[in-house]
Amino acid sequence: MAPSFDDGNFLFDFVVQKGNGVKGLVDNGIKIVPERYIQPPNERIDKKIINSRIQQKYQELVAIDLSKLNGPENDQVVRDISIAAETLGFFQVINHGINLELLELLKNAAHKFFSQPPEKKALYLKGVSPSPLVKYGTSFVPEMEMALEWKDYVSMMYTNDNEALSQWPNECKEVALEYLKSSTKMVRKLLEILFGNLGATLDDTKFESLTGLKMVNMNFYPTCPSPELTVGVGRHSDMGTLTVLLQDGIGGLYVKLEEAVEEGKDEWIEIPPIPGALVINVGDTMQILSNGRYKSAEHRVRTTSSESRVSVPLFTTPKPSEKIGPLPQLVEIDGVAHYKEVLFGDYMQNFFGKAHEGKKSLDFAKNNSA
Ligand SMILES: O=C(O)CCC(=O)C(=O)O
Repeated sequence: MAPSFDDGNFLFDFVVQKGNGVKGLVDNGIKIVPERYIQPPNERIDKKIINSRIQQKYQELVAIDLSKLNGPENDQVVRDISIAAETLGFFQVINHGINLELLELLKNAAHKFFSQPPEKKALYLKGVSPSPLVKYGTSFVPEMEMALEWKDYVSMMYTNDNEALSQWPNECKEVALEYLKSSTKMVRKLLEILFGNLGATLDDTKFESLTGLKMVNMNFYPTCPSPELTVGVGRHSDMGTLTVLLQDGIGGLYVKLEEAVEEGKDEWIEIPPIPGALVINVGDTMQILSNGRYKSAEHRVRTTSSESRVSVPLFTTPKPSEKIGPLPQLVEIDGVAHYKEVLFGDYMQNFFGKAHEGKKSLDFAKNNSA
């Protein structure tokens, strides 16, 4: 008899605990989205509400050619990066120095990992994974979520090259490590620019303190029979410093417009796939450090019925033992610290202890007396 995915407990056990993931559901031929995945109406993503005028305005801002940093247009590129970080919190980069063939291999490796039989992936489930660096799972924190996200993932934490090559999954370890290493150089350049724009300098110690923990994730969004009812990833901001994201050509990554939020509106734009480009987004740590000048972007992902989507984020974050807080020189200029100093380990624990809920993660560091 075919399993009944209408039974919430059976579904949870099959998808989450046994590690079949959403892909396991889809491979079982489901035609109807199970109740547990149906988002409340206010969390669903209506493609039609995207305002094309606003989309056009931001399109110009979002693709930045990093090779121009080495020529006469350097100042303009520095300005574009700074403005993007201060407004949308998202931008795309082209001519970023990361091998384009590597980016193709990464997407293939993600498909290869997720196309394995469930029992192979389940080896890396939380609690049984042979490596503390590798975790395979589905949704964000399934135990805490009213509606699950339509996404499976594998997460690979970086400690050193040897551990990555001996512990990360064979299907993706080499390309994921290469991606991490070549992207880190670009992240350093971007952070130098963003620090310069704040009137501060980024030395080796500061760089290490802001990016000492790195994780490469591979996300897999299977096709969904009713995309209008589900989300791939719910509204959230990233907790770290900068995220580098490789997306394939399917599309579906949406960012909330901060300027609209300030006017009390809820407007989103899509970050369109651009062949060869990487997406960069500002995380909570940069919003805190800049005393609110840089915007950690609220974003979410739509599902589709036509093709499975993969994305590969590299999260750069402080180590759990680091303290994060606004730069003192900015507090002096502003006359107020909008955030208090917190231990990043505590910030992380709070972040992973709750379901995604927009930019609520930042409340943990808000200075309520400011
Ligand atoms: O898949 C994407 O485009 C974004 C993924 C994301 O937001 C995340 O993994 O936190």
